[in-house]
Amino acid sequence: GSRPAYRPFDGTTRSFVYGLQPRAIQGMLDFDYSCGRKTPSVAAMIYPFGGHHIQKFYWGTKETLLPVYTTVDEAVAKHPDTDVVVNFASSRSVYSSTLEILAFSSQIRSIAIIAEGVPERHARELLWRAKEAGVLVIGPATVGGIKPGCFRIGNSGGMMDNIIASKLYRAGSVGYVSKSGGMSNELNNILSLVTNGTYEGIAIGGDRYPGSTFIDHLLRYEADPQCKMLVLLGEVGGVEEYRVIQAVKEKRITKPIVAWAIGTCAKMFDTEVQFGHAGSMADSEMETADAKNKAMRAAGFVVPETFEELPHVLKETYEGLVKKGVVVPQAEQEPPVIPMDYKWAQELGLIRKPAAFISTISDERGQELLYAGMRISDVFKEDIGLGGVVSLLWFKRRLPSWATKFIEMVLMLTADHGPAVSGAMNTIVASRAGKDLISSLASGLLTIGSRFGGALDEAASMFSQARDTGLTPREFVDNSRKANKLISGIGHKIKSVNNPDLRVELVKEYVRKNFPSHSLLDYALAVEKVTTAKKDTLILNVDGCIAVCFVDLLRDSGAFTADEADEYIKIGTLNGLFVLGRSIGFIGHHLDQKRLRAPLYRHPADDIFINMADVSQPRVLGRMQ
Ligand code: Q5B
Repeated sequence: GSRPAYRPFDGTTRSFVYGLQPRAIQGMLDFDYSCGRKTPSVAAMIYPFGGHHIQKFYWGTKETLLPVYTTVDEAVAKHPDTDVVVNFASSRSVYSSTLEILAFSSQIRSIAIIAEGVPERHARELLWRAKEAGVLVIGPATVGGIKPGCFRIGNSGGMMDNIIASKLYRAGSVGYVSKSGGMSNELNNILSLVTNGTYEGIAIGGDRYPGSTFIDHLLRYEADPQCKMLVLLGEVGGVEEYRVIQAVKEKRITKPIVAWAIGTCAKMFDTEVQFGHAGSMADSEMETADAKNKAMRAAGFVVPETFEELPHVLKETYEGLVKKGVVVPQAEQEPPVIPMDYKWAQELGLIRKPAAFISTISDERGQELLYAGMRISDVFKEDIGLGGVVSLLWFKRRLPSWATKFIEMVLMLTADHGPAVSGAMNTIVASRAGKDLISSLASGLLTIGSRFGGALDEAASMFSQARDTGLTPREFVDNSRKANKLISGIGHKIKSVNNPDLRVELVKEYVRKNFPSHSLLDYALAVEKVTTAKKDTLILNVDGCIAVCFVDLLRDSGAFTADEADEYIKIGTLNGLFVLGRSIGFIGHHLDQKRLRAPLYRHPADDIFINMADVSQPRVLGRMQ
């Protein structure tokens, strides 16, 4: 690339993110946008599983697409301008993926390894191979680092509000190196307050064998004319600080360097202390934070007396550079407006929006699923049965057990009525045409209508209206005939007075025994007397019987107001009973046909009378050629 070796990241740096890390990538893209970058710093993702695809991200207020490749080979070939990989592979797969990436060292010049817990044996081998190939490795066990105004490795710098507060959307003059990502955030903050901000910051990671160390980055900052001041935030353990001291002594580092080694409190403990990082434990006196601070001070570093004084000496050193004209402070640019994620803004209580849907019957958001406010565990503890569940989800209340038992009875006795009824036929024909369970079931359900199985709602409204307006059963039948209207709930194809429908008998028996009142049932039976006198198939059928009994339940159970009872009839609740019950049978018929390996059905032609006598000779429209 056109970038000098000391400056691996600038405003045109493009990277691959290895692993599926949409949040981190969105963070990188938001950072890019805040810096005013023209192109996103992430060119593509590499993820070996799930095949080629594309993922969508925000780019400011708009959206952009990023490809996902399954191999480094392909990503590199497709994006020759990309020379950084942010490797999010886990500690298990980071070794093999980094080796795969290193095979493309002619293009990939820097790799950040995020994983923690990489075996030291693997880390050392990767480190050696990267050195051989001249590739810069940051990590393992790090968030990476940040180049304000240019490039952000993964999650470095924290949330966007932090990035803005620490002015990381534009370059400052101070280059720092630390071990920890958390301390880097703290440094970004301090530098934004007491200097003109961070020029570049790298967290090398807390492991014993980091891919690059303090001296590697400080030498880069030394070579980079845009970096004016260095900060080293070391810590107890290891000897890397002494390599920096050596470089200062040899005048390979000449820029002012402010430093502090963390862990001076270790001396307060009786035994050696292992701090948060794998490498942060002193194996000898010289590895203690105190010894390091002393040696750095002696070598001419600016070392404060305590960590609390660090901002003070940073400010002093920076102001010295300004005075000398080494740093010329620039006019502050307006912090960019970064669109906030909708969810985040909502969590912060900054925005509101009217909900598109209202739902009042169930809630799965909490720890436990609720049916109309009743915990699912209580549904079982109280053994409310299927009828109880229907009463919760359909009527949002618990009904007395005689009512829930009635619901269950209805579901059980409408569950099936043989293969010959319209809905079962359609289910069977669809199933035999090769359709799946849902399609075959739907095919059967769509057959339920005013003549077959779907007469409950209309029966409920016709019978109750007739009774409520004071019509005698005979007047009701006569009025219907005059209006040329069939009475819903009356009549059956095969059942009759002499061949009674036993389902209807069972319902009547139950209702008479258990319901507090059954006045509409009695009225319907009086109507049946009139209709069957004309023709013995004009019985109160199963739809009609269930419907009038349900009206009795709604009106007289005490669980509903009169208005509620009317509303349930009006909004078409009762057909739901037949639909729900008969679904059991339709599913059974579908499974039956599949079990039987029943072939495609074709209706015999001799069973269809075809007559086209009334079709006139087809006319040809338009002019013949
Ligand atoms: N007539 C059910 O018809 C059926 C009359 C009527 C006054 C009536 C017919 C009807 C209303 C809708 C209804 C639910 C189509 C039925 C069900 C579930 C099922 C099914 C299963 C299961 C039967 C003969 C003569 C004619 C008609 C007159 C007929 N119905 N008058 N009110 N309601 N009912 N559906 O036998 O003078 O000769 O011209 O539409 O309640 O679906 O098992 O099969 O579980 O799956 O073909 O039980 O009643 O009689 O139409 O030839 O009529 O009676 O006007 O008079 P049919 P049609 P006329 S339960």
